Amino acid sequence: MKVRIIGVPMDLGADRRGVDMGPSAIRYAHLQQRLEENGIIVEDGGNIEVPNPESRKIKDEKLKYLHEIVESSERTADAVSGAIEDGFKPLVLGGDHSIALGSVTGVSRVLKKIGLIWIDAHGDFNTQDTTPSGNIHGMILAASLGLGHEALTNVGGFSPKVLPENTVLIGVRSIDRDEKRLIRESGINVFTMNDIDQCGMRNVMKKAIKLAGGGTAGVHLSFDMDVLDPMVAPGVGTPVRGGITYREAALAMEMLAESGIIRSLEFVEVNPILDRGNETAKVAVGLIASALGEEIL
Ligand code: 6HN
Ligand code: MN
Ligand code: MN
Ligand code: MN
Repeated sequence: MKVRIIGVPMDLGADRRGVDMGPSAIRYAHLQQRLEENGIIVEDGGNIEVPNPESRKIKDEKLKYLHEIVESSERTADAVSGAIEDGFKPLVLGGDHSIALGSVTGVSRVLKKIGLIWIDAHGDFNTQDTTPSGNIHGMILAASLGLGHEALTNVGGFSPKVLPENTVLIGVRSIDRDEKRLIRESGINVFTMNDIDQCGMRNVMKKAIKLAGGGTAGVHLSFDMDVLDPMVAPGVGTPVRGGITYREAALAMEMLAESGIIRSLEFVEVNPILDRGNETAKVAVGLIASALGEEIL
């Protein structure tokens, strides 16, 4: 297997500094070495260019940094498409979750019909009409399905990037009031924390793999580190109590690796400023290794 690392030091979608250092923190936690030990050929493609919020004056818009995020997304999409065309599996490191717009666009453009597995404490299903914060990282799953601001949905020049029946949202426990209605109406597949508690991660993932992988050319995994319990992953910008354990996350990754459906993946929302001893980045590296086929024995 050949993997190309693509860093996206983006914090504009969360309007919070620190998460832009996520790619460095994950690299510093020996990502490349760990993957190479597993026999993977790793190429580090460097970082996508992202503007700093300090270099920017107007800040009164409803969707914060819309223009900058759209432009960075196009660059990320090109890098992700390019990696797949060059025979690599793109591994995108965030950065806040707004970077998923670029990755999803990049995979979808090449594979045409994709599945999407979105693992997150949040729904990321707001639009300009429902957002309580104006932060674009809370809107990207909706945008991938063609819902929300046209500047977001039109990234890459096509929409939607994925169909609701091939979209699976897993681990949610914090959804805004109007966002809830949008999710229900959308027709996407959702497994909440309650579903994980009731049925177990194994059963949830079995269903998720069928839904996202069935009849698609491949699946993009978008993993928001805040799905983990804050005790496991303290270095995230929007922590929510009651998250999944390390083993639940690792099992999900191991099952995805075994299924063979993953064509591209990303890990987002690592914020080293809020972290303890780079622990969250180390957790991310362990999960990435599992998702890319590392076996316990
Ligand atoms: N994330 N629902 C909240 C909002 O501002 O829209 C939080 C979003 C968090 C997004 O963690 O990727
Ligand atoms: Mn920055
Ligand atoms: Mn998210
Ligand atoms: Mn989240």
